[in-house]
Amino acid sequence: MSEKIRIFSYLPNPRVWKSLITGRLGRVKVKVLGDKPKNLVDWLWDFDAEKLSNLELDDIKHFERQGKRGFKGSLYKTDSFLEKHPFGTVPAGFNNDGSIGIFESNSIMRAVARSSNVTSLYGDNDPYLQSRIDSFLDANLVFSREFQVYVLELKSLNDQFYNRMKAAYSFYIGGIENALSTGKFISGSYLTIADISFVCDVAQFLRERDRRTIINEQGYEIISKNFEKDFPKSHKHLMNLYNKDDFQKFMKGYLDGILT
Ligand SMILES: N[C@@H](CCC(=O)N[C@@H](CS)C(=O)NCC(=O)O)C(=O)O
Repeated sequence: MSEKIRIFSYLPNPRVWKSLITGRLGRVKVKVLGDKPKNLVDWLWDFDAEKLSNLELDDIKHFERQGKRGFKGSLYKTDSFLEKHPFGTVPAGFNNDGSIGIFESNSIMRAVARSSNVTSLYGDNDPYLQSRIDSFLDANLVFSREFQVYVLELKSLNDQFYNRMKAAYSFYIGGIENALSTGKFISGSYLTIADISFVCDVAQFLRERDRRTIINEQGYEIISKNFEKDFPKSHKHLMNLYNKDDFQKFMKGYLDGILT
């Protein structure tokens, strides 16, 4: 199988798993480059991303930029990287020769699905079914953006901020619960990328349970405390998919001690 999509990111990253799981199910080769989050400051962010020594980093001072979201301090992003990735974020996806940049993990996953012959993953070439899947992906992005801020600011919670996250959580999972009342899968009767993004993002959100102490110390309760009871269909769907081989290949151990 020849490489179809390349992704540069910090690793492991549930946002990258979306594409990897889709690639595995759709038999599309996805190449991943990257390193632990703290090591990405020593990398040249590019289609041909590589780890550099301190000496080499000194030589490319002209590529130095300040981290804007999630990263603090200097990062080294090439001009070409920023041309392909105007928001400068990872995961950063590319087509196989690097001439096209694809950003936002849901869009990278969509690119993988579109490159696949397994059309059921993304609406069987039906524009309306595809758009319905997009609707779930948009709702998922709103939720995941809220929890990205929540996780980054977890040490300085306040009522307004906390309640906003709580509302975003209830809204998204509430919608998924309703969807699962009528279909076996989120967008209908078979698995699509709407299910894959749901599993990866909600699993990541549930990891707030690891941060219980820090949340409790500020006088708040973990938001997902009653997930299993309040959203039984979503819980069951998440666990069913999480336990499948195609998901376990990348997510193994991620929910240990978090969810049963
Ligand atoms: N919604 C985006 C999130 C991407 C994002 O915000 N990435 C952050 C790290 S979590 C980043 O690359 N920041 C680069 C910077 O700080 O300059 C996705 O799903 O891909």
